[in-house]
Amino acid sequence: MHDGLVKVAPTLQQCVVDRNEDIGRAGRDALIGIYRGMVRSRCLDEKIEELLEQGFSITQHSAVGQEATPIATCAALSASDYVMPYHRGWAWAIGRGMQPGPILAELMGKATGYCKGKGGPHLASFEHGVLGRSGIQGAHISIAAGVGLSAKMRGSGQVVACFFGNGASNTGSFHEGLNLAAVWRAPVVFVCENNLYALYSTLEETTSVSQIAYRAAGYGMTGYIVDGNDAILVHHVARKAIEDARAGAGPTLIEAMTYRWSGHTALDRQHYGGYRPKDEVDEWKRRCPIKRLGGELTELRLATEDELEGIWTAAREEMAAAAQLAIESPYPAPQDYSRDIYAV
Ligand SMILES: Cc1ncc(C[n+]2csc(CCOP(=O)(O)OP(=O)(O)O)c2C)c(N)n1
Repeated sequence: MHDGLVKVAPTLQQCVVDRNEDIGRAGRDALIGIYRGMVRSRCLDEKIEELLEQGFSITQHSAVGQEATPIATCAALSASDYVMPYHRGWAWAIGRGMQPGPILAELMGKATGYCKGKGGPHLASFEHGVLGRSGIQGAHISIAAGVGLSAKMRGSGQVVACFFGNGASNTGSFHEGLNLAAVWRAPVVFVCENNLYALYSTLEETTSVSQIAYRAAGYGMTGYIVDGNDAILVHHVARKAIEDARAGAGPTLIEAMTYRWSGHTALDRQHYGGYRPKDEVDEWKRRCPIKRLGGELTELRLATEDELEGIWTAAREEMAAAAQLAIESPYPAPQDYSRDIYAV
């Protein structure tokens, strides 16, 4: 784990971040917003876990433990930017301003969901710049290059943030996507959330390099390795990469080191043991990104314990109301089954 950022291309170097300056630049409101976003994402994942225990059928890959990277990255984007998300959790959706009620409704296949119940976990929301979550690992990475090219050709000034896991960096689409984005100098920020596993396989078993960001060098773009549980640091590097992309400097690959606290999906109950040593899981739980930012906010007197507790209470109430809405919502009407469905 690194204290600062490691820049891996064009040259390998440790970048030291002035934390105080960075906190000042981000500002109190932005940091509280990031804290709130992480708490809401955590509470949404926990509510889904509760609903699964009650017997509701939801496809879920929990992001508990990984909230800092998607939330702090989205906080650095503009409203008109694009997000190409992946399957792990809903922090990117919360980060884009999507609401838990319609997210949960969509996951339950209800008509009040973002895709009227027909997208399920593969949801999209164009109004939030979310272009759809693919079930094919890595497939969206090369699409992100195309979205970036489109923004560049239109001169719209938009940037694309593309999230994926370390496993997805072994797909052909990753390599094609990074190459093309670099050739086109497309405004894309590739964000790899490296949680050390792909399903039940370790990084070492499946990946030719010890750090995914090393691959940036092969495509002539800047790469960063960052502690993905440090929201302030992620926000710093995301802001830099987004500013560079918007200014025409082309794409960046950010590798955020993080960890999922639970199994791969809700079906994988191996929260401990099995393919993951208990000590390792416990160690990463100690590095909770929410506790970490909360600690800094109170230490710097940017927030009180009571204020932070209030954020948790409000988030739990919000998720309870969201679940209620989703449960009580109707399924799509039978006569609408083919509406909004496109075949090419
Ligand atoms: C092309 C493809 N291969 C395999 C799968 C099955 N699969 C779903 S998630 C997953 C693991 C992905 O790991 P990673 O990219 O590291 O993300 P993480 O789940 O760790 O967040 C796999 C192999 C798939 N959906 N698509």
